[in-house]
Amino acid sequence: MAPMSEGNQQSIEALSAEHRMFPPPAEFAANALTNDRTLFDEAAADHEGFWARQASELVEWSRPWDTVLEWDLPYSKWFLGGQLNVSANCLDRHVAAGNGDKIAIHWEGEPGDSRDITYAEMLDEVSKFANVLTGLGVEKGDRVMVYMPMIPEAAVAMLACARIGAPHSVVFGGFSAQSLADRIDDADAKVVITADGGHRRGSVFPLKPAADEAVEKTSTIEHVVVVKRGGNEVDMVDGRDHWYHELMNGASADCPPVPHDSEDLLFLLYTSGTTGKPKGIMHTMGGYLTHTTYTHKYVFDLHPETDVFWCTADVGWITGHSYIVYGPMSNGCTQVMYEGVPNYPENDRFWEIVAKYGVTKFYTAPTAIRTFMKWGAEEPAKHDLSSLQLLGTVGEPINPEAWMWYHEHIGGGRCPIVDTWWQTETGGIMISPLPGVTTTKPGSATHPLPGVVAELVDDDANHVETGGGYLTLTKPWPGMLRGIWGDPQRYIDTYWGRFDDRYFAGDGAKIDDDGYLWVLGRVDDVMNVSGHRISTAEVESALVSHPSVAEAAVVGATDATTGQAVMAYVILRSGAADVTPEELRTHVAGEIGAIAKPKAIFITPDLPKTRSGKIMRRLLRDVAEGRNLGDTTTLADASVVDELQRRANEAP
Ligand code: 6R9
Repeated sequence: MAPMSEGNQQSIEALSAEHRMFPPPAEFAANALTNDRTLFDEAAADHEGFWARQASELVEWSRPWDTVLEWDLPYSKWFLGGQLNVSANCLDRHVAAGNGDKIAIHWEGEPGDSRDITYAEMLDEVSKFANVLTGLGVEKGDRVMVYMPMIPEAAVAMLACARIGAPHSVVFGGFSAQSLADRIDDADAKVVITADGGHRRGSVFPLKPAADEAVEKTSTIEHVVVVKRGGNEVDMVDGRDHWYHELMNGASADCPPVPHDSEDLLFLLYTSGTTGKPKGIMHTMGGYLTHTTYTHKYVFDLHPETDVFWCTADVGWITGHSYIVYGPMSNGCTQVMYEGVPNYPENDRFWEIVAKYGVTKFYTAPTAIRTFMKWGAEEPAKHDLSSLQLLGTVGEPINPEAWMWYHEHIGGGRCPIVDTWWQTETGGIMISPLPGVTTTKPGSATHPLPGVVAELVDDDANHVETGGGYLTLTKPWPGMLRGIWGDPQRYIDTYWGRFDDRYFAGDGAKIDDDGYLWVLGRVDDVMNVSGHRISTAEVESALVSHPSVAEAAVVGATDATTGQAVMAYVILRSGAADVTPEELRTHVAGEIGAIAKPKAIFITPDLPKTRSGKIMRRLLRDVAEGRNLGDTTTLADASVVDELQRRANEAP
């Protein structure tokens, strides 16, 4: 990790100055669940007491806990002795409260088919599937892989696992057979739940063949359950493979929710670290459910009677776990789940869906927003988006231009925006505005939520009052990871090795004179040019502020003279005026300063992204430094890098 010097911190601070401020709209604040400092004050006065109150108010327990928190650094355990059933919190309690007929999921298939599923139907389906899993020999503690398209059965599978206490490990449907096999091996999983295929970009993508390949490469899988969705031909192995609908036909819907211990494992979710081997992040029941229910309620100012929530993530990522399955369903709200891509059949599909279901709260990623900008404001303008009340973003820093575009063209200038910083490891949102309380600044995630304590520190762990630093968390929170599956040492080294007694998961940030936090991204995305620390995000933001630029990715490439050199890849807006790399370099120099001026700018039709939409900077660095490309299997579209390499080779 590069050191962060005093001078570097000053340069980070000087780099950008965003002065626009957006207080909560008066009408929004008046109707908000919280519009004053009460939650902040309570949490500051009594951290454990605050979380205990959330746990008792928001979650239903079958046995109360004895101890709120056991903090044996670096391990935290929450609500010890308490027992609950997570799926009963997500389903049974809403049905018992008379909300069985309420829509849990408005599901929209990519080809245009749709299904509305009530809470009572969901409970029925989950109970049956829990019985199916038990019938296949799945016992409490057994790991179950879920490898599915975005169909309701993915949520059913997860909740059924939760019901019987069998930890699920969801693997994003875009991952390869090899990735699935690696995760099966690491988790020693017993069952795979998959589908024949799903719909994406107008055609069927097969999943079952990849599942077959993964199962053949590994030795622990006893059964494969297959949901029929794509309609594509699949091979079924006798005795091992079962059609979901056939098993469900004979299943009983009577499956009383057994209580589990608060600290029982709810799921593993694999995420990539700095080494090649993915880490199985462990989350447990009571703390995770408390954290996701609380954050979903307050960050999205949830009014479950009237809200229609839509999180556009895939359930294969933590955002889908926390803000499609667990948070929204624990809060008993109605939500939209969509199977496909935003540009099928046309570029306005998302806005058509918002209008169709009257979506009130919409949560997506900055990369999606920049794509929408590229497609043009006329796409959302084709639809009535007046139902929207609040917008959210997650996954990477949002540049102020994208924030403003989102605010104006999606939010109609009236919706607060919550820029939410968190990680697979944190389980739920950590830093975000509270929409009825916080005055926002475009591009800033603002402040830690009540109950979250963050601190910026320098290389020597000294407190940073203003300027750049490392983003650390100093107090345990209920949703924090409980470790890395099978590798306790890696947990300690990765998160607790850099600073004593602080959680550090790799992000740099700065704090401005008003105390606002600006997450700059992973510290390995922070460049060091001639001893000056420059965030890739800030150069990207400067590039995107040029009227002709739609999207930009910036990396630091090794340079003999300056240590690192700024290299930029730029996608131009369609229909925008032509612009030369030299003009863009001058523009960046004007926005930030000559020190941030890219050494080279490549104009490109596309950028290499993971299937979750994160730009793969590692590959861009490889291209910039003329190296052979390593593993490209997690790319959404591998042809993009070939084209980039071709252009780089042609460059003078
Ligand atoms: C939820 C999720 C975590 C990393 C994280 C950071 C980046 C997420 C962000 C953000 C700036 C935000 N990140 N939200 N950076 N502003 N609002 O994305 O989890 O896939 O584990 O990624 O994403 O770098 O460390 P995960």
